[in-house]
Amino acid sequence: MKNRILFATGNHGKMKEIKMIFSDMDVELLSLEDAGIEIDIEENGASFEENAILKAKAIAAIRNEVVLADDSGLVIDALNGEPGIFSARYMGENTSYHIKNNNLMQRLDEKNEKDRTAHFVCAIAAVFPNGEVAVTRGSMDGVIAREEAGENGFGYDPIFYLPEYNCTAAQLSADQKNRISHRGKALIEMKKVLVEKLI
Ligand code: ITT
Repeated sequence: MKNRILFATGNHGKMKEIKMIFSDMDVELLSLEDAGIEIDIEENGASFEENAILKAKAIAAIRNEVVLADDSGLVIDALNGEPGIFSARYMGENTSYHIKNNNLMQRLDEKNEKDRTAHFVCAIAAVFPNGEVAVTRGSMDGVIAREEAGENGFGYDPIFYLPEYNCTAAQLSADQKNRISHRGKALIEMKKVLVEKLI
């Protein structure tokens, strides 16, 4: 029987990427929605890692299965790391990303290119039914653009400019983004952990 893995996320953009990256694994991967779980988890950790573990543990406490969780965000150097672990909550959960993106660009208006550096960071946590915990991390470097560009991806992708690719993360195909992204890198490492633990 296929191993079942629950992914503790309610973010559809993330889940789409995660399912693509796991498509070559012989596991059944379910989002919270797929598993019929409705839960509001308070993310009060002080780091991406802490929050990822906290989310995975909250679901593992109610389901005796392998649970993964992603905590990720946009870290802007000139804003002392903001929005960071508050990326989803920045300006309020229900504020559109068009407004959030424009607000961040406005805050960097006076900054020249070398002071617009930013990083996407992702921590993936796994909690196993025996209580074991594993965490992996990935990051991707970029620069905050001066205008939004691109329709792919989600969240802050339209303002995350990648100089080597001469486009924003929202202008990459899903495949291209997964190959270089913070989430792609953290998940590749997590896949190695799972291959060891699940076989
Ligand atoms: P879950 O906790 O349910 O997984 P969430 O959206 O609340 O969903 P996080 O707390 O990890 O997740 O916040 C991540 C936020 O960081 C996300 O909502 C985006 O605003 C931003 N973000 C993370 N990865 C991103 C990416 O690949 N592209 C664009 N924005 C991203």
